[in-house]
This record gives sequence, C-alpha cells and structure tokens, in this order.
Amino acid sequence: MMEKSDKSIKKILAIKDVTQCEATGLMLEKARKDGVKLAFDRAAEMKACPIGAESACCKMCYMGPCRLNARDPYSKVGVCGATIDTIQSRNLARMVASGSAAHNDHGMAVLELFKGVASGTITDYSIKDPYKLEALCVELEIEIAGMSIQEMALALAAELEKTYTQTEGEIPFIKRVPAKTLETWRKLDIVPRGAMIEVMGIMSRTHMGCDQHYKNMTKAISRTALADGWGGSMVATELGDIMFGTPSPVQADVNFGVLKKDHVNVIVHGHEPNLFESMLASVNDPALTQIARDKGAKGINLVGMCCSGAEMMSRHGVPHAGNFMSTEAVMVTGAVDAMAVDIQCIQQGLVKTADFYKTHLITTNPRCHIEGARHIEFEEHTPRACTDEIITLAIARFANRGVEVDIPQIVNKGIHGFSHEYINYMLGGTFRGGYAPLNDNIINGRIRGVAGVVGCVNPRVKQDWVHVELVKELIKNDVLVIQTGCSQISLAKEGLLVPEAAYLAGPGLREVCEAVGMPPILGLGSCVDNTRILMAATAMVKQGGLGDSIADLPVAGAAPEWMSEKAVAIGQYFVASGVYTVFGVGFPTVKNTKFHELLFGGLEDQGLGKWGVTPDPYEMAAMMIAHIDKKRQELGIDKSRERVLMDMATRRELAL
Ligand code: XCC
Ligand code: SF4
Repeated sequence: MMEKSDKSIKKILAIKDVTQCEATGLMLEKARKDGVKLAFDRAAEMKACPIGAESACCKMCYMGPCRLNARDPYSKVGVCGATIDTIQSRNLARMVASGSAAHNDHGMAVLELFKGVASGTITDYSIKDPYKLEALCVELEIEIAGMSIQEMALALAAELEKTYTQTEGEIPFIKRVPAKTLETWRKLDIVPRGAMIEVMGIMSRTHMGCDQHYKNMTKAISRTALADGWGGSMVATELGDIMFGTPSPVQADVNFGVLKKDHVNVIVHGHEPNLFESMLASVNDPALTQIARDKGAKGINLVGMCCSGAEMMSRHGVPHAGNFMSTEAVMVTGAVDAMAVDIQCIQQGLVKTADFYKTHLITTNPRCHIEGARHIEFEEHTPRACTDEIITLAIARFANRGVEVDIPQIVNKGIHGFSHEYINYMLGGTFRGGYAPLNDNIINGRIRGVAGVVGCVNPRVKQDWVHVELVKELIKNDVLVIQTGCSQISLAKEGLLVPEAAYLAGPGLREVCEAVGMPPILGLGSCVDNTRILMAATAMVKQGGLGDSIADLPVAGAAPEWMSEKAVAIGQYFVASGVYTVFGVGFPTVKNTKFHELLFGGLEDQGLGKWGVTPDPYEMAAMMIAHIDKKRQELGIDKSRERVLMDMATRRELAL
C-alpha cells in the first residue's frame, strides 16, 4: 500500500513542466498541499493507452475487442478479418460523428431558442442585430420583400432547420462556399445533406460488418465534418450574433485575477450562450445585488471560462478566468461561490474539487447532469428561475465561505471580438469594406499568409506553452494569426492580444498592424466561431487574386494542444474545406498505413486540404510556413515577398 502511493507521488510532475499558466501553477501547488488531485496529476498517474492512442484496437463487436500491432500494422486482422485501415477509419469516423453531433446539438438548441424569440414565445431574449438577420436572408435567397423583422426571423429559422433535418440535397450554408471548392465537394460526393442523417450514417456504417473500405469511410467522415463547420456550428455563430449582437473589438480582462475577494464570484463554464446571457441579466438585477450587499459583498462578479466564456468576452467584454485546464484550479482559490455549467468539456473531476473548496457546482442542462453536482434545470421560457437561484446560492456561500481565499493577482488585458464582419470593416473602412487590403498585403508579401490557431489545452502537454510558442513563431515570420477557443485564452494570458504585440511580428506584418492599429493575433471567439475563420477564408477567395478555392490560399490551421472529439471534427472540416491542418500532442492513426497516408497527403491530391502532426511548436510553425510558401509559389506571388524583404533591409540600412 505504502509503496504504491510512493510510486504515484514520484509520477507527479514538477509544476513548471505541466503548465505555463502561472496562476494555474500556483493553484495546482496549493491543491497538492491540500491533498486535492487535479487533472494534471491524474494525467501523470494515468498513462495514455498506447494501443488506443494510435487507434489500433477495435471494440465494435464482442467477438473482440481486437488489438492489432501498430509497429507491424498489416501482420494481423481482427476476428472478423477487419484490417488496420478499417479499424482506424471506423474509430476516427466515430470521433468525428461525436464531435459533429456535439456542435450540431448545440446549434440546434440555438435554433430552437431563435424560433422561440421569433414566434414571441420566448421573451427574455430579442433580436439585437436585425441587419445581420436581413443580410443572412438575402444570402440564403429567402424572399423577404415586405416582411417584418419577425417574419424574416421565422423564415430564416425554417430555412436553417434544414441544416439538421434535411435528408437529401445540400445544407443551406453550402450557398456560401466558394464555387470551385463546392465543385470539388460535389465531384467527391462529400456535400452534407443534413447533420442528423450524416451522423446517423456514420453510426450505421461503422457497425460491425458494414463499411470496410477506408476510402469510402473517409468520404462519410468529410461529409459529417462539413455538416459541423458549414452546418450546426455556423448556425450557432450566426443566430447567436443575431440574438446577442455581432462582436466588434472590446477590451477584456483574462486570468484568475478577475476574481474578487470582496465580491460574490460566479463562474459560467460551458458552451451555450443562453445560460450565460441570462446569468448576466441576473447579476445586473438590482434586487439580487442588494441582497449581496446586505450580506457584506461589494457586488456580484460574473466571470466566464472555456467557450461560452470566450463568446461572452467577445460580445460583451465579460472577464474570463481561463481555459479548460484551469477549470478545476480556479476553485482552489476558494473564491468561487458558484460555478454554473451547461454542456461539453465539463470534467467530472470538478465535483470533488468543488466539494473540497465548498463551491456550488451546478449543472443546468438536461443533456449534462453530473453525479454529485446539484442540478437546477435551465428553461429558456423562464430562464431567470434558474439563474436567480444560482446567484442566491452563491450569495449564501459568500456570506459563509468557510475556506481560505487565495486569488493569484494576475490579470491580462486584451482586445477580443474580431468577427468576420468587423475584419471586413476594419480593413476597408465604412465606405470600402472588404478584404482587398488583406489580399493586397498578402500578394505584395508584407503578410506571408494567415494561420488559424485554435482548440483545446491538454494535460498531456504543458498547458498553453505549445500555443504560445507556435503563435509567436508564426507572427515573427509575418503570418497573421486568427484564434478561437481555449487557444485564444492561452495567448490572452500571455498578454499578446493587443496591438502592442506587433513588436513581436516580422517587419511586414508589423507594418500592416501599425497602419491598421490591429493586433497581429486576432481573437474571434468560441470554438463554434471557427466558422468565422471559414467565412474569412471564403472572403479572401471571393475578393480575388489568391486563387479560386480555399485550397489555393496561403493559409494553414493548427490545434496544438487538442483533446476533444469536437477538435477532430473541426480539424476534418478544415481539411475538407481545403486547409492544411496540423495537430499537436499526437494523432489517432497508425503511420505508414493507407488510411494515414490518405489523410496526410491523398486528400490534398483530391483538391482538399490535408492533415499534419507534431508535438513540437517550432516544427509545427515550420510545417505551416512551408505550406504557406508552397501556396505562394503556386499562386506566383513568392517573388513579390522576396522583393519586400529586400526593401525592408534596404530601408533599415538607410535608417542606420
Ligand atoms: Fe473544450 Fe470549447 Fe477544446 Fe476548450 S477548445 S477544451 S473543446 S472548451 Ni473548444
Ligand atoms: Fe474485432 Fe471485427 Fe469485432 Fe472489431 S468488428 S471487435 S475487429 S471482430
């Protein structure tokens, strides 16, 4: 017994090796002293299963589970005869199905809310951006002449519902896809019909003894992923903007220092905007504020985490405490009076941590209860019933905290909220909105290309470090970086989401940033807001001068510390859209197999993008930059870049 626990202590890693986030590190240290284990420690104790890590095992039926040998992948087959390519393509397909289902389920909830608002049955939310509503109707070719706002909203809802329920044809947002990209999709038969049928299709074809050709499976994988990016996620972003406002740059504070010892602290962690929006209404309710004051608090402090936090920060400047790997650590401060969660990325480990530090952990969504957590269901017809009760619980806990409060006083200010619409405006100004200045600066070589750096944090690698090093390396090489999700928070905590960060950029990118007054790293919002990146890429193609399809653009994507199935779905929809996408940590395939080669090369030959993988941020940057340079060369704009660099050198010489 003794020996066992000694061993487990030895496995615990030094704090500086598991996180770059100072506040999280301090709280991890405190948790260890308090005898509380966080995911960092659990990861050290739980070695990743090496067979599963490479997807060399199958448990699709009970003749197995079957394990193949990743070192010699074609030496064995499963009991049914399934090959390594069948097994790993089925496994990846199910990851994508789950990830796509998660985003589509979220998007469908946003649609239901929108329908309620449009029909007047839900009254706590309204239409904040009627211009975007109208623009979207026009884009989707909905006849709107003479329609009221309400009628337009109902018509748009009916159209967008097809994203999920349609069983044949093409989902509505396919109308936005650049023509040549769409032509490739049609040729390859990967245009999604509707999210439900695509996800159902994957679950059916991955059943034992069904689709056993990795190439055919890969088509279904792409179709299901595209039903996420151009489907459910895009609906979530667009309808969210219409109801809650389209983001434009706003200053926001990030890090544990946003918690206030003398306030009632309430954290919202999850993914859907409605819970958070109503929570915002509750904390601004004078009656509740008065109760908090009566209990000795200076006020109620509402703070976000993870994706709904990133979304609220982008729209309203609500402070953000940190990303996924900080959700347990933040409770170690003792300052969190309540943490309300909805769906996705809610670690079950939160229950124990909340118990120890006497934080109210409250689940609110019918799809996500957690054993040991209190459940107060959020109902959008009467949302305040739930959010007011949470605030009341938090106030009671504040009055009687009963634990030591220790908040790392670290706050990083940054600018967030660069929606696709705002980028359009920022670059062109009111009269000349458009992507011409971006394309021009890419063509003349000041900007080398654009990289989307997104996704999770993962305790298998040092928290935030891979994101930060990768992004610094990219901007140093004149690559403009756009960000979402937990990755955006990693860079925000590094203090780099500010125009002043331009000093870290290469000379060309710096010049553009200084002229426009923008940061070299643009924060776009939550993970469903990756669709803003799709729209930016589409705008670049439509602007002209950089090829005819997304696959022609000098762009690349990365999820350096990914962990979730949603990340795999996102990666695959970027790849299928034409983007070279690199994952850190590792990738669930076996190298030197036909399926792996298809994902990491063959898809590009078909006119799509391709995957890459490396845990090393510098190698990752080099891979992405090499790809960008290859695209520049294919576009014939590699020459202009050399010229600009010479110009800069000459100018510097002159200055000396
Ligand atoms: Fe989850 Fe969205 Fe990943 Fe963060 S980035 S760990 S999915 S919260 Ni989306
Ligand atoms: Fe094994 Fe085939 Fe069953 Fe998979 S489907 S567990 S490979 S027998």
